[in-house]
Amino acid sequence: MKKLMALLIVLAMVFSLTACGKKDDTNQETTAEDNTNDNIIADGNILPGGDFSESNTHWNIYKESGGSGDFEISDGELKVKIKNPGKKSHSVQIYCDGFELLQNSKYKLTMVVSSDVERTIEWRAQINGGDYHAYAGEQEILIGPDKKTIVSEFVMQEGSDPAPRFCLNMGFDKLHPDLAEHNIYIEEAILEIVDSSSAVEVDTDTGEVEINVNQLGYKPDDVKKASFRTAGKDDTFEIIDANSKQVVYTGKVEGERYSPGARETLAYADFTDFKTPGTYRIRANNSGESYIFNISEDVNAAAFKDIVRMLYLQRCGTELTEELAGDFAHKACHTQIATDYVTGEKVNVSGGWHDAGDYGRYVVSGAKTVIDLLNAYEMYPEVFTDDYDIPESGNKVPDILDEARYELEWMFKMQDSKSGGVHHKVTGKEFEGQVVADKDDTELYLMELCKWDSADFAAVMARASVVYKQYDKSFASKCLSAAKKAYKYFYEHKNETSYKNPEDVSTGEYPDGRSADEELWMCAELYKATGDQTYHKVIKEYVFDEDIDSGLGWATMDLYGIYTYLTSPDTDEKAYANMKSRFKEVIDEIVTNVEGDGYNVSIGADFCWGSNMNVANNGILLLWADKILGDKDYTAYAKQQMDYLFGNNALSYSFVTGYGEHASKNPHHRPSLALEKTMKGMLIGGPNKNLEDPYAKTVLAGVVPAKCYRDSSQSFSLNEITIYWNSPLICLMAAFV
Ligand code: 9MR
Ligand code: ZN
Repeated sequence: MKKLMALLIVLAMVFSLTACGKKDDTNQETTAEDNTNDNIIADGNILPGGDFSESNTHWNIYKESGGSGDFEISDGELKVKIKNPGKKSHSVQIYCDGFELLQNSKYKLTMVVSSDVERTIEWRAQINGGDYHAYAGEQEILIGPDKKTIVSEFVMQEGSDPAPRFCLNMGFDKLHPDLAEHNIYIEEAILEIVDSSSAVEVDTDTGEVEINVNQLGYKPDDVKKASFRTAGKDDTFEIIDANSKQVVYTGKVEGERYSPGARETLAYADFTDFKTPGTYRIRANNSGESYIFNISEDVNAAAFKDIVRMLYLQRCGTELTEELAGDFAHKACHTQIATDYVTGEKVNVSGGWHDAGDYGRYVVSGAKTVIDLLNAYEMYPEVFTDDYDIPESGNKVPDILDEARYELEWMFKMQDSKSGGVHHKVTGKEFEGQVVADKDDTELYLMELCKWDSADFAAVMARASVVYKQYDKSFASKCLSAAKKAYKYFYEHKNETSYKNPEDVSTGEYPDGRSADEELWMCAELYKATGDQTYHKVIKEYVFDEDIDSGLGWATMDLYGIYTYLTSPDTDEKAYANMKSRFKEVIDEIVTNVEGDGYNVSIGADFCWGSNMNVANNGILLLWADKILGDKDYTAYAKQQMDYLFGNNALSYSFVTGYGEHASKNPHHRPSLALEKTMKGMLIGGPNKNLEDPYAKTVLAGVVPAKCYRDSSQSFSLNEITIYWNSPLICLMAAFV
């Protein structure tokens, strides 16, 4: 990947100039007619804080591959102390985000730089994501104790980028390979627009429409409601046949309901009694047209199959054949022997699913995924047939169980045979490049044992011992004894603190401060599997404390435990009542949210990283509520969560790749990026009001919570995919296929 970057730097239009006071003639062609670009001709420096006149948070340091050091902004300069230049040119990197580069615009960079020692550095203006290729840049700029003014002009040749990164690589210098500790000083870094007369503005059309539907569509007997973004705008609506454009139904737009996340007041078109199979749009005079949707009995089937098969396509350590995986076929990946980070031992931990858009494999998130599959199977066994086109199809075991077992077999390898403890993850020290899985030769590390992972492991293994009994007795008993060993580890290590990456590891982590919920879940599963009162005691004594944050994983697992206990054959009356009342509280809150939101979404205005998981999780909880509480049609509320995910939302997006006329197309997902093809059937993370990556920060400042989303692969906090976002959707959707 880095070679590609270097190549692109050479290709990028770069002129190193010493003098460029010729602003005058370059703008001559700007006349009154083409003043559309006036608003984007900015004066002065577009790199925020780049005059370093005062300390600011726009400039930061990135370190990897052995690079170490730190920086400060003071006395009008940015000073970088490089302790170890590391192994790569970007092992120590100073960077700045928060500006845009517009296609065809001409820019001029001016920097004043010096260094304690003679060395070279490089600057780059690059895409901040994907292959991180440079739009412009310059390598091997020699600097030393004398101040050097670097002046460069370039034209942005590629599509306008609303959130690029400017950076200075100060790591390994191949011309001065023996650098000792030293400082680099930047007096100013100024990027100015020289000529924006033919600049192409950033495309801000996100495809939002006024009338929103589930873009997958509806079964003939489903409740069918379209959301009108603006109440009062239309009184009547039509359904038109998408092909013939004929009006096939007319009705009244009704109601009025606020959406706290979207800050809109909506109205509805109810067309439940229109049942004729076909392909349609909703239309109204002032609100325009909705995206296309279908009405048919098997409207969910194809999407559901791909959503399940996504897990097969995320399999690691095995060959994916072209016959079953199509474009996403690859040879066995990540089979390299891992190093135990703590003991230095070499271990084979191949297998399992790639967690997400990255190739890491984590136990906490794997356990959540597996339990969703096992629950889905137990709730809707008839849905999970043996023909999902995976390698085990036709083996007389439901494919969903074959798929879950693929992860369970890997989880065994993640358990330490001596202590019973379970490792948190196996990943590289840094995130791998944007390559296909079998081309990733990153050195793998097995990270420390962890009580949270051990408890989740115990829980899911205990459940597996029940579910797989009828198919494979010896596998089932292997699961149970592994569960018991992990359980023991948990109690022997109660004082452990949350998993945290060591300094030199920057791949993902699933931190968790509280383990009472994992403990409850583990004991509930072990009790249901064995009937042993030792486990029951924990449930009987369980007190729901104030800081409990209920949910369905990966961090909060208590509701998995509660559900398991509430569906156990032998329960204690008081404990049952305690669990049920807690469950009811959670459900009441969800229902309040659903009924209080114009899009019927269950999370209020609380759109955080992976908000779509929370929506799908709440869908599962509502399905459970139907079974356990049964006092309302909770399943109808659950279906509304599914409708939201497939397009009935403030953004008009179907958040499942490949399904819906306006679906997310650019997921942060290495195989899709490397092959330039979007894998189908992946639920992306969705709106996140906390703006947790540079793209989101630059592009979404001030946007309402429910709309903090862009379909850009650069934004990992909005548009990544994970196995444990697909898994609750599998469980939720199973109710409706
Ligand atoms: O899904 C996780 C989200 O809830 C957290 O806020 C976020 C930051 O800690 O991490 C997410 O998990 C990522 C994991 O660390 C590594 N693989 C990709 C996951 C999805 O972005
Ligand atoms: Zn792999």
